[in-house]
Amino acid sequence: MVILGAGPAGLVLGNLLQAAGVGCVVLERAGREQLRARQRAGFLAANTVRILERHGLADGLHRRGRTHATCEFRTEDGRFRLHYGALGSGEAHTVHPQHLLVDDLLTVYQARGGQVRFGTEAVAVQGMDGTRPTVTVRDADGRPGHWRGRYVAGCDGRHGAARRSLPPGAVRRHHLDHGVSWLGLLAEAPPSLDAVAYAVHGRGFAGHMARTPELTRYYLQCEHGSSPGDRTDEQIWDELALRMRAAEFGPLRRGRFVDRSVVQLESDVLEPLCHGALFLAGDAASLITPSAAKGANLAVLEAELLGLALVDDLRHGAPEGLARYSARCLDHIWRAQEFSRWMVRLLHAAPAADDPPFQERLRRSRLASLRTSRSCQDWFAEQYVGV
Ligand code: RFL
Repeated sequence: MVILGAGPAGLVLGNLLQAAGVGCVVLERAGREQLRARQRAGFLAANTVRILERHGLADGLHRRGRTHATCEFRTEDGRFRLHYGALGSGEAHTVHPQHLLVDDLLTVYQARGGQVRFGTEAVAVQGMDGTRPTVTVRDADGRPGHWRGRYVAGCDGRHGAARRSLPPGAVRRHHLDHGVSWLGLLAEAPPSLDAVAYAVHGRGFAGHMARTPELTRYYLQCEHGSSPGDRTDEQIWDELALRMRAAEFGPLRRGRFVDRSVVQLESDVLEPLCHGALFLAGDAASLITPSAAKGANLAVLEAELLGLALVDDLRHGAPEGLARYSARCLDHIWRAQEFSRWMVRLLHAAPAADDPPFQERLRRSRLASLRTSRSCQDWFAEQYVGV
């Protein structure tokens, strides 16, 4: 079995296969140190924690992760908090930064005897219509090579080789540009409040999410086509403070920004998530906006479904799970996409073509329902932590 990519999807899958005695190799373009330094997601759903626990992969998050169950909305009408851990399904998030999760998963995978080839870029997947698909690779010095397996798992993200190698017309691609960009920031500063904060402001959205006692993620809606370096640290802090209404609700704890990236909010789903002997999982299968923190959670869920189905097929000669893999994942993916779209609409002004003043009234009403209606809060809480 050949797995492309050592992110959450590839490593959860590798761990499941390795534990079941299915030999596999993970091919990863980056080096181990690069993976350790790549800061991305942080909010893990209760279902993700259960999956990791089921497969002996949760020690690190139990040691270092922290439970998180409150979010706060700040708007022109004031602020309100939702203790979502006590609403809806009664579940909370565990905050465990993705680079630590990846490190945990790699450590266990290698302890189980799993092979990883760092600095190995998959260039193309060939022969996926047959029973011995081949992955062409190139190492860090540009030397070519090949890996073959019964199946190939494309867990190499949206721009990876797996997606690129699909024959034209093999799958349908659904794509939606939400028309919004965020400057994603990681500040070397403790969280400014004990809740996720979503600030809805006439100048654009701003968000605050705890990561560790020393690091906090912020988001600032920015112009389409902006570059991460367009503003100084001070300009960014001033803008965050303005949109988060720090003068009214308390100052932000400032620090150096150690990571900045511009994220264009897009949704992208392939259907089906497989072609012949190639199966896709994680961002390679579907991309979702970070507005509802679902990407890494979907990646882990899909990896579990794929891993169990592959073990059934390869160890027990039962291919039914593989046949159902795509449809089962797509149920979860579309529900997550629907909620992430709802969040995008809740947090941002409507595009000019959509009658902004009318949409603005709708948005304020939606926030008012969330502030005042218990059933709306229950629905929100269930969607927010669920995958
Ligand atoms: P990854 O993590 O991108 O891993 C793919 C791996 O494949 C490697 N690779 C290749 N290797 C070999 N050959 C090639 N040709 C290759 N091309 C790529 C890459 O080096 C990489 O190591 O994908 P995976 O496993 O599918 O996991 C998906 C998640 O990483 C992603 O959905 C989340 O980070 C999204 N996301 C969040 N998700 C959450 O569930 N909760 C959050 O709080 C959250 N916050 C976020 C996020 C994504 C963000 N960005 C980067 C847009 C915050 C941000 C800022």
